[in-house]
Amino acid sequence: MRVDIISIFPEYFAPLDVSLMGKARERGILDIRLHQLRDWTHDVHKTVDDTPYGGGPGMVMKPEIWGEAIDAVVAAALAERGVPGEPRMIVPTPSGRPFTQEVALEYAEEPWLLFAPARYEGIDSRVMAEYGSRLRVDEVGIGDYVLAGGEAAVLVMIEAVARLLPGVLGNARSVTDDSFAPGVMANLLEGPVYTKPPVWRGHEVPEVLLSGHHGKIARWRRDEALRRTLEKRPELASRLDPATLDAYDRKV
Ligand code: 6GU
Repeated sequence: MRVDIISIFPEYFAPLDVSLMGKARERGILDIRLHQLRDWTHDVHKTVDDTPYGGGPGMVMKPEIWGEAIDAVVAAALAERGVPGEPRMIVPTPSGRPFTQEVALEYAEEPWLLFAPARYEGIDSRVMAEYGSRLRVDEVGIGDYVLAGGEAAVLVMIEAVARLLPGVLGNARSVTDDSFAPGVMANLLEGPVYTKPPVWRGHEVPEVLLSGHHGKIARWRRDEALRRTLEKRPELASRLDPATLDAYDRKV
């Protein structure tokens, strides 16, 4: 997967060299390219923002700079061999469509993502209008809180998407067994997990997990998942249907 990120803080993305994503990049599964937005400014101060029309607090990112940057990044990628079609453009904003596991799975199918994280109050809306008529543009938020900029949201989204790419996780079952994984795990949180030793500081591993009885273990995990979901996310539990829980028993 090819990923382009245009930001005034490209150094923010250093964590993409670490751990699973670092490995995915080394193996060529993830091809991440960072671009400094200020490279497309024309004034000595490299200004990327201006005051908002209509007044109000904060600053808005100027459309011309983003336009030149996106055009150049897309053209350069297309000029390189091997970059297919056009990118899916993702603009992080708390006022966007909620980023969920379903959206992560959708993005994992894309050969090329282009992230445009903003600072300040956001990007002049005409940028999304302009590219919305040329590319598929998503304004996406990662939760109901406000970050200082979209960069952290891009890290979150890339990590959620990258671990779904074939060859990134050691065990493909990890993906299907996740909380929120489609099918059995949709709307269900994963229950607790344990490893050796069987007793630690007086806390025992639930006996059923040591029983070797796969049917009972599956049933226990389903009960724990349901218990946890009811406790922590009652609104998810209300979306569960009985078939989901029955399927969980067959999953083991
Ligand atoms: Cl995508 N950006 C910002 N700045 N804040 C957020 C967000 C995104 N998602 C939740 N809060």
